[in-house]
Amino acid sequence: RAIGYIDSGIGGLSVVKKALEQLPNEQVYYVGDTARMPYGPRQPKEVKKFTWELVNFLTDKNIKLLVIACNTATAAALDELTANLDIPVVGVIQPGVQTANKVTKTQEIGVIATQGTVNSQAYYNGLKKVNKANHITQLAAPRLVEIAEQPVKDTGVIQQEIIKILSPIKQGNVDTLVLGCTHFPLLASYIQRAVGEQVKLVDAGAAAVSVVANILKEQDIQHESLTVTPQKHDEYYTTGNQKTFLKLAQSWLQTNSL
Ligand code: DGN
Repeated sequence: RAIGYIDSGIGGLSVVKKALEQLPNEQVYYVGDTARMPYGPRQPKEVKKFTWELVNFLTDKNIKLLVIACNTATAAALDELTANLDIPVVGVIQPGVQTANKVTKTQEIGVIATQGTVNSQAYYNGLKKVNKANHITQLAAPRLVEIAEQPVKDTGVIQQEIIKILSPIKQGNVDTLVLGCTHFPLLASYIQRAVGEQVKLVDAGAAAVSVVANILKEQDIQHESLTVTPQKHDEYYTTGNQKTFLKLAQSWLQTNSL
């Protein structure tokens, strides 16, 4: 049985990329709701409804574990999904909180995310809960989602734009910056240059993959080796334009075999 991943578009592929490295024997089913992205500006109720539609599509395919590879959807729907599904559900926010809290030395933590995630205060509350001394600077950066979804990127123009977008973070003197949107690791090198090399970036999605690995072990539902599944068939779905999705997915996952 496969692990299911959902996102509003291609952002969740940043989580899948980590999963392919860390859990190479695990089969991947992915669905990106590119036709209805971005989720960030939508009301939580609508995000929840869309998320359920993606989840039902994957649970019909008998997945063994669900990763909500989208912070906005995690903020809106994690509790309800966990309560209603009989498979383990992993969101990306809590793993991001735990990692950021471990990484920071000054307790000055920045979070960049969508408007929906910022409004939910999920990172703020989570980071305060693990350590009251944490001081959090949040910034909604919806434009970064659009940039990540662009099939062709003019790197010089993008770098300048990202420097501008992230200037409040740069001034905020943070030592750790949470990429609180799964689209953002796709732009990590630009983000790193914009905030300075001294700032540690935390990839919330990558942190979630370690949680997945632990659950697979604990529940003894991991694939032992490729000899058991000689040819695993990963499946990728989009609600939007297939060609654009394929192009972005192949370049991000560095494969031609999708
Ligand atoms: N990738 C999604 C997230 O992590 O929040 C959201 C992108 C979007 O739809 N705005």
